[in-house]
Amino acid sequence: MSKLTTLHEFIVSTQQDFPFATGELSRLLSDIALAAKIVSNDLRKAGLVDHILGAQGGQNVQGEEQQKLDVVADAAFIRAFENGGEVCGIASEENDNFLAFTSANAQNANYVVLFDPLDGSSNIDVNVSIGTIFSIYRRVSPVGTPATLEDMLQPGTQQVAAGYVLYGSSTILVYSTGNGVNGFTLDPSIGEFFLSHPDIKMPENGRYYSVNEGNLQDFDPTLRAYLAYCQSNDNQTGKPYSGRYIGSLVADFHRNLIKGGIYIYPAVPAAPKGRLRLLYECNPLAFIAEQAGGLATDGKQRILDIPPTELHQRVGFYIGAKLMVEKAMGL
Ligand code: AFP
Repeated sequence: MSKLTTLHEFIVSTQQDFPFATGELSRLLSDIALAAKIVSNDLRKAGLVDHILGAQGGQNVQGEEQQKLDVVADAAFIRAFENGGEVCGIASEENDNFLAFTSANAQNANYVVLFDPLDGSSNIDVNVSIGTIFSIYRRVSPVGTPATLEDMLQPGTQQVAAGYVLYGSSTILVYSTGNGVNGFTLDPSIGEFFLSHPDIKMPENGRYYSVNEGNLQDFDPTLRAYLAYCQSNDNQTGKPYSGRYIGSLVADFHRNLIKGGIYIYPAVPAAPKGRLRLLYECNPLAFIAEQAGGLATDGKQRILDIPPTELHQRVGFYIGAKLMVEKAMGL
């Protein structure tokens, strides 16, 4: 049997790829893995907590108030970042404002993390896969001072690392430090992530399209023409593509990354600037897509080039196999 590589071994062995190889980023990635394990464990009990243990008045058997899982996940990641000491501040989809950590240790740290603690959380009640998405930047404010809004509002091209955790039939952590993409599957019996998907490459073309077709009437003519192409026999496969829409971005993206496909959420009247958030969802997944050979745009321009103007900025999102994204944009 070939030797298994743990996430920790992998992080240590690739540390030298990174220009600022002080070990801080390695420790930060380990902090993320720790929080992911905690959240994964909590999620596995979600049905029990909601429907059995906490059946009375929103309290669990110990009489404690139940918390929504996205709040629990948010707290788990913030705790890991604050205790880890490599991060001076965070911004999360769950919170209106960014958080600058106050300890001296934190203020001397070099990184900020922007994250969506539990994307697709409306799927929890029906036992569908959900995920955490994260983005890591070096701060632009001086070391030794509190983190600032400018640290958070950096374009996606400045990401040092990004990734996601998919809590699906297994829990998988996929990340990139700008040198390819690797995936690690959690063995829950021993609480260890193992390298399961080395050097992931997104197929250049694919046959899955993921879009909320309930919004079809609101799509622009170029996108409607693309979807008609997907559903026709005239595409390069000679049969219609398969529509696959989970409504959980991480899960849809992960399938398309591995098998080849496209995810599209354009601006629509109900979400005039788009539904997905540039900083917490689009930038990190765009970084992963590009690192794997794919493409991510807002329908017109590259996601990573969009200058952020506010923390919760929304954009249209076209992400996936390069040739599919280009075709969907009408190129
Ligand atoms: P929730 O976190 O509120 O469930 O939103 C999920 C999401 O951000 C993304 O994961 C889905 O792809 C998208 O929204 C689904 O949006 P629609 O329900 O409008 O299709």
